[in-house]
Amino acid sequence: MKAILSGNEAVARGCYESGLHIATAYPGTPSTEILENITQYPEIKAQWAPNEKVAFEVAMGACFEGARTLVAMKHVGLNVAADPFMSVSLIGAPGGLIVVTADDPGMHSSQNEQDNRTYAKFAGYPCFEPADSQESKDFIAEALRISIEYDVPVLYRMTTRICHSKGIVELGDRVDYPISGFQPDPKKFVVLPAHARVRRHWALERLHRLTEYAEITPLNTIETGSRPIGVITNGISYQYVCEIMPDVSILKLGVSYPLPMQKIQQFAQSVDQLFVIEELEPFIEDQILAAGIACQGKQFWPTTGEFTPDIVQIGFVKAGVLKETSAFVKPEEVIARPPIFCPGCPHRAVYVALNKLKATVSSDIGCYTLGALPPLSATDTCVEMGASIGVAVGMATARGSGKGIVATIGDSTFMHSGMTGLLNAVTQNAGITVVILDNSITAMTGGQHHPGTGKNLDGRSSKPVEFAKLCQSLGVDRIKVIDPYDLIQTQEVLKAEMETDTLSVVLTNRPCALYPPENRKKVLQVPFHVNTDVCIGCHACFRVSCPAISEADTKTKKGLTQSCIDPQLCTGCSVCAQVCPVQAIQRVNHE
Ligand SMILES: Cc1ncc(C[n+]2csc(CCOP(=O)(O)OP(=O)(O)O)c2C)c(N)n1
Repeated sequence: MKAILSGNEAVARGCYESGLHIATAYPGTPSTEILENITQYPEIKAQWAPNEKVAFEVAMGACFEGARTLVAMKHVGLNVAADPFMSVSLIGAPGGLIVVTADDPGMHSSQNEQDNRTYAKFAGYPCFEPADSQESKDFIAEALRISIEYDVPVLYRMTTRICHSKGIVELGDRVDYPISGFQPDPKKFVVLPAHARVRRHWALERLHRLTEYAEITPLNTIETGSRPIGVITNGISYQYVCEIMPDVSILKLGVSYPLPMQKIQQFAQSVDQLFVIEELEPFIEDQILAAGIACQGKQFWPTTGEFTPDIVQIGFVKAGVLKETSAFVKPEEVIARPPIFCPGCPHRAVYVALNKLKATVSSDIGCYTLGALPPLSATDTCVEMGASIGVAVGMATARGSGKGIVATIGDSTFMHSGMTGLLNAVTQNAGITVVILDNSITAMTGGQHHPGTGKNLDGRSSKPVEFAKLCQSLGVDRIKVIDPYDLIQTQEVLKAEMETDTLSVVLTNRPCALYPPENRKKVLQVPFHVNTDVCIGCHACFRVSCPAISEADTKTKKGLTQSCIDPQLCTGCSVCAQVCPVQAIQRVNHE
């Protein structure tokens, strides 16, 4: 049977067919749909974790028990999980462990760009890199086989284009395996220095054996072309090379670490010119050059950004092996559509208020990061998940006062890595204001549950974290709850808290307008409209940055363009009505 699957759907299917027992993850684009799709296979126990480190640790424990396990995350998630990721290299993966890293070349939806193949080299793991949906499914079985046979976790590197592109996939049946059970062995599982020193030698010897595997695996294949040009490539770049240069010889690396250097040497000898075409870092190229084999790559193809067929083509033109061609016409410029808070988003008023109060805002990562964009422009720093509170404490320490310093953090991000930052704020007696933007969901990645929502991935109820009680138990004495649809209350509370040099937590209490989807009905109240008899065309309502509000065709007597509200988009949250100086924004049934 065949199906059209995205790379992420194919990974999920591969897990099913390969008898996977347990899968864990923390959401993050472009990896999120892997775990979401695994839930359609009840044979696999799937769990969200509060962050990638915990997801990784749960996966490790399952694999120590002999379960076939997968943990998935976006590329920056591996930074969070890097501690166990590095150490478990010395222990191994008795049940089989696949670590999916979904890298995001070009930063479609990420705060940075990093090539996580370097993590494979760092930890001494083999790195598998599928180049399409079929391989995304098929490589799972092989990765598990290698993980178990060599007692090593496998880094399974996807990229945005592989995760989200769809292709035809030949499906297979599930093969079931028993969970073998934990085999106690303290010298293996307890990484005391004395044990770890011994295991380090074992890991190096394992890497040597993995190199022998890389030489013979059919995942590293040579496709002989008619021209004496050779290209070594991996992942999505392989597809572009096939498209642009169908007549060259290709060494396609499905296992990009450790490298099959003998195979590469032979391939190099069989061609007149050797190119390495890989997105992001010169990971393969540098190792080939270090082995004394001549090749070219990064002088023709960029080290940053996502490749496209025309980027690959331009590189070949620069390298002088392809004549300039107009085959890839530059696409017409697409009008920019900067992201914006949704209509009814409970984060909006907080940023309207913070802008007005001229707070120094140390923000975090989530939908609310949009508060940085004009016209709200109310964010001064944003670095990585969980950073907001620590950065605010650092600023307050440097200034000698926390007055006017506000850390904003979402509920999922607070669960992920904000709690320890708040604990530190208590310990340091930092007089900052922490706003926990609790919309009761992980909205930015498409509405996943977290420990504060009271639901598990499989729909089972769990005990929801109570944020106020949690903050109190961490030692915060001043805790305020605000309705973020009430702009005046929001502004007054924030102003008062910013003026004191005492640590306080302000909790918002409105759910996301989009997720879970049931909310869309709940939030939808009577929409607002602009009364054109009253509107003076001042455009104060534009400053709340709502996509439901735009310029109308109508004008005031003075010739100023009035505003209008799209009733299909308006949720009736009322924030715009509260900033209108002449009460021209009224509920539709007002008259
Ligand atoms: C380390 C890391 N993991 C995952 C992500 C992807 N991601 C970005 S924001 C976010 C959570 C957003 O949830 P929340 O803080 O509740 O804010 P909301 O979007 O709901 O407003 C996630 C999972 C990331 N950027 N970095």
